[in-house]
Amino acid sequence: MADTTNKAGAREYAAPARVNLIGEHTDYTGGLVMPMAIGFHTVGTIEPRPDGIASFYSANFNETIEVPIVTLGRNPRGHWSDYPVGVLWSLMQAGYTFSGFNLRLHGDVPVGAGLSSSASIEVATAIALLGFAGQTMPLKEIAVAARRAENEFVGAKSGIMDQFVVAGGVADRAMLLDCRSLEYELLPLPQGVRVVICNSMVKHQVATGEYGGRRDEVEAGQAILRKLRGIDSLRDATVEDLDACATEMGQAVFKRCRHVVTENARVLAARKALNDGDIKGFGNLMIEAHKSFRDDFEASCSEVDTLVEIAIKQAGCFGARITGGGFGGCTVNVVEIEHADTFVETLKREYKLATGIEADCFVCEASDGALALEAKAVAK
Ligand code: GAF
Repeated sequence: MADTTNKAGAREYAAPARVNLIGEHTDYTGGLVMPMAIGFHTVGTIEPRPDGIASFYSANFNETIEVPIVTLGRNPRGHWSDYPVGVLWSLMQAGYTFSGFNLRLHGDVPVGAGLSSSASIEVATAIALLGFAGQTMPLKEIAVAARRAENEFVGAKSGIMDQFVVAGGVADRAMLLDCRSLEYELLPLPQGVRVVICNSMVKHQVATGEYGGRRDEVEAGQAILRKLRGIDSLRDATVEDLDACATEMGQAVFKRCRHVVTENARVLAARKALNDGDIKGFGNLMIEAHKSFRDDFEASCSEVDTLVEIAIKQAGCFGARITGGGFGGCTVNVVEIEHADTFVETLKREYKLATGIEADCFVCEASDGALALEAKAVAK
């Protein structure tokens, strides 16, 4: 086994960001999602210290937070440190014990863009702490522990998609994840296309109210479905089942639920399209998914809609949609390789003309998740 310590004797661990290709706001009702890991990273460098203190340094904030490990409770500060401290708390809840350490975190994941900077920090922290303690944990348990940190320590009511793909993604593959069973498939991405991410620069944050508000509506709809139809999960419902509950649900809840039900079906159709090499069909599903997110889920915003409208008019663009929790953030676009550069130039120019905002665009490939990165670092 190779030595992956750096010159100062500290070990480095990395976790990527993610983009979701299709399957939005389906994860927390046990539905289907299709994300991939992308090549922005949080890197954690960890070394021991003798005094039982857990020290977390963020290079992005240039700040250190210290907590005594033995007395660590669920005491969030409403601060960046809640993410890594929450992971320490969550792993301790799962029975792991730790001695003192210094964990230094730095990274290049755009914050507030909907590319899951939080799951990247959580998973980098989890992998670093486990490595430091000489422990391993299966993918599912890492994802569950990282999500528990976000839900119960940070207080953001997210699903499990982000933590799962950030930990378990594989280069050149999209991941179809069943968020109920946590079974997954790795799917081939078509040759000859690029995934282009465009940041609208409208800030998105899962920890703030709008995401939670949508989740509450979806869960309220699910409760009505259970009461009136005996169906526990939107995952198992059809649009006809929803129609039968429409009066009791009211218009807003009905539309949120219709988005979830049709989105699960689109993820299955997208899997078939990828397996058949049907990129046109895949792109059309992305466009449908955006419409559903905009009109039924009502969680897009005018800037993101503008990005999508500009994108789908361009040569070589198969599909475009909002990605992530909504209310801003990024679009994800599937574009023919030979058109990718022109696509980015035109999109940036036309978006600036329409909104006055400079968009940031990244041409991406599917990358390794934290576990694959760690396996490769150890094998080197
Ligand atoms: C955010 C959440 F963290 C995810 O769990 C998921 O719900 C997503 O929004 C919407 O699909 O990224």
